Amino acid sequence: MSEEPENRLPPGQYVPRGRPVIHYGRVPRFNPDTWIFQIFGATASGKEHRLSWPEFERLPKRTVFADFHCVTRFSIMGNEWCGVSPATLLELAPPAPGVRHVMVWGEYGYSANMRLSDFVADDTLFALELDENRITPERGFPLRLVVPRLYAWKSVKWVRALEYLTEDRRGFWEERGYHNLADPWREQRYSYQEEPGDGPL
Ligand SMILES: Nc1nc2c(c(=O)[nH]1)N[C@H]1C(S)=C(S)[C@@H](COP(=O)(O)O)O[C@H]1N2
Ligand SMILES: [Mo]
Repeated sequence: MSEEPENRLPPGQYVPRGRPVIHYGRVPRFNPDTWIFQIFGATASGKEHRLSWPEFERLPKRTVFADFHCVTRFSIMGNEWCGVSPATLLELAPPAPGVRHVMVWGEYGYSANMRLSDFVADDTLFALELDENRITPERGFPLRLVVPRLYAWKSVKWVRALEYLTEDRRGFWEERGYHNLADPWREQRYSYQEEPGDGPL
């Protein structure tokens, strides 16, 4: 990225010392024998798709270099993520024509919704590695979504499922007062800032 870090910082954000780890609840244990990735909801076939851990690991990978911005105002700059592009999963299990939103599910029922357009953005990734190492357990091992263009609560750690939605629905934090869209460049932090059309009622 050629831009200076100052220009990469959205309004109201700062770069802390170190790289904070933050999440709700405890770090889940990974069992490769029982782990499955589910694609469900409004699939084109009407069927649910399941990938085992070996199947998921074999999918083609790409690398994304990106910053991420927590709504609590810290930003973590310059992460090199490697993993599976959302486009690969959309090809594997295409959504029905009416799908405009997705819900991404983590362990313990954590979830985040986003527009399909943000989900398929070219910097969105299902990451397996951070800075050339396996993601650590507290950062989402074995699999984490990263959506650098939205506030980081949408970057679901310990991802287990992708749900196609024909109607938008709020995820975990979106139900608890956070903005449905969450664009850090527009400071879309809280749900009271939402305008008509930004989210479900
Ligand atoms: N499953 C899950 N994913 C999550 C969270 C969570 O509580 N559970 N917290 C989110 C929030 S609010 C932030 S800021 C980032 C933090 O990522 P980090 O711990 O790698 O810095 O993870 C996001 N992903
Ligand atoms: Mo956050």
